[in-house]
Amino acid sequence: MQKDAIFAEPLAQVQDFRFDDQVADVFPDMIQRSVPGYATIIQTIGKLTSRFQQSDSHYYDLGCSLGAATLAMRRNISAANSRIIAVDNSTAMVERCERHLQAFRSDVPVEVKLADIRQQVIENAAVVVINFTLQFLPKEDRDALINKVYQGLKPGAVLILSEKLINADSIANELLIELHHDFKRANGYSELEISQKRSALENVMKPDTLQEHQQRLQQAGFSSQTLWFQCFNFCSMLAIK
Ligand code: GEK
Repeated sequence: MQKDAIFAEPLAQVQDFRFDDQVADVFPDMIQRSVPGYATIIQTIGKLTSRFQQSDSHYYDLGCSLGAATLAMRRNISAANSRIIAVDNSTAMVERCERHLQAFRSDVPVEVKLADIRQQVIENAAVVVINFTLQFLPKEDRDALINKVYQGLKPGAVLILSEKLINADSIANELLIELHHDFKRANGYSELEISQKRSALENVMKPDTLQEHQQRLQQAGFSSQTLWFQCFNFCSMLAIK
């Protein structure tokens, strides 16, 4: 696994964060050292897929990056006539995702698509995963995506939505950010790396509060939802149709 050192040297100007070749090359190391609970979330996506699978259904991984959630789903599907659709709008990610998936054998077909998740048709779905990707959409596009996912799910099917959160209580918010930065320091990131990455993400990733997510899921029509994981300002929710 290639080590993430993208922000290790001082940059004259920190550009907005992009999912380009440089990021895709170090992505497994980057996400593991930056997102508390990432491995647990991926593993649980597998477990939930096993539980919610239905025959003759689609499984979506929206914002798939290198396909970690797709692989977790694929390993856990035994239902007849299943198909996984993995979507990302980064060429660098999609190319590597295809290669990565080919390295493992499976009878479950996967279609990896270079596309914007806002344009992706969702239909006949048993499981939809949006693992740390909704936060990169413009705020005004988020309701429409969740509504579309709801419409495309079969009755009893599940959406797994993981996100970084912002807390409306500024004291709590600062504390969770500090705890997250401690987590990154413990994983070997320097102060410079932490602060340059923070600047790079400032314009491109705008987190919602937990309450905003819960309200959005409810308004879309989900009859049941829960926060099943939270560590600092990172969480994963599930919502059942
Ligand atoms: C994982 N889910 O390893 N359409 C399609 N893809 C998009 C869009 C969009 N509009 N916006 C961003 N992306 C993965 C991790 S990373 C999260 C997801 C992170 C893609 C973007 O190219 C990137 O690959 C992914 O969403 C977000 O479980 O890096 O914090």
